[in-house]
Amino acid sequence: MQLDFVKRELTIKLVYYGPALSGKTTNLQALHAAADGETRGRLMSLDTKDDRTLFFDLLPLSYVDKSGLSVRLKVFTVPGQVIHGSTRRLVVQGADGVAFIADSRVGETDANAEAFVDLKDNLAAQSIALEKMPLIIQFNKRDLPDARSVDEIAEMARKGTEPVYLAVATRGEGVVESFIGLLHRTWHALDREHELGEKFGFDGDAFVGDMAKKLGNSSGLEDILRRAVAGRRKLSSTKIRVGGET
Ligand SMILES: Nc1nc2c(ncn2[C@@H]2O[C@H](COP(=O)(O)OP(=O)(O)OP(=O)(O)O)[C@@H](O)[C@H]2O)c(=O)[nH]1
Ligand SMILES: [Mg+2]
Repeated sequence: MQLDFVKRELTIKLVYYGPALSGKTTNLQALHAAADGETRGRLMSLDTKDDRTLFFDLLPLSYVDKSGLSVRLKVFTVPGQVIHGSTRRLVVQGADGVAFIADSRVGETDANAEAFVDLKDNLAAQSIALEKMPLIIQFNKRDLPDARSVDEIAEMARKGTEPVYLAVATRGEGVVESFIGLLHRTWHALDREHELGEKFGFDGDAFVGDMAKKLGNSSGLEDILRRAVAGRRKLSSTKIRVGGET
């Protein structure tokens, strides 16, 4: 997080992490498509000819509160291919919140688990415990025939503490819900640490709810948060196992 008191500007960094081809870039494209023109900046992608992320994607989103505080969200994706490990480590530096995009296909279980360990290691390299990072998990590619069952995902979600969302990013389904879940969790973690709401007379939940509207979802913040697989739950110290039953 960066805070410029003079300009009354807050910058929050969110990172989409996960195995290769799980749909991280597709999530950003869907967010970009959903956002209104005032909110979204240009989506920057650095990829190869075959659309694999080479360095990262970046979607800037901006919001100005009635109190005059402006919030800039920088939403990044990491490149999922194993060879890009050092780039992932660089991109995740300074992240305020992480969305882990898992591939729902049963055959991708190991790839999900490896990417989750890789995230944990890259955070540990910055002396951050995974449990301290605001995190949501999205199971994407729900449309594919060998997708893990919802019951199994719900069972995993109940064992963990992170909100878990289902998505078909190519159709934009679940994309805004996942993002709002991440933003809500990240905001509250930053607010607890820095008392931002109090310092700036800023209503964090109103901000997150407004962002949902700017992304085309007017169902209300509570309703969106309830869309997580096992509902909205309290923080505890249990860890989620993205790799399945371990
Ligand atoms: N069927 C289906 N395909 C999807 C879905 N989401 C993404 N894809 C496809 O999966 C492929 C990979 O998507 P990307 O968004 O590029 O994946 P990525 O996670 O950014 O991959 P890397 O940049 O290599 O890490 C593309 O062909 C997408 O169109 C989905 O929900 N369902
Ligand atoms: Mg990508």
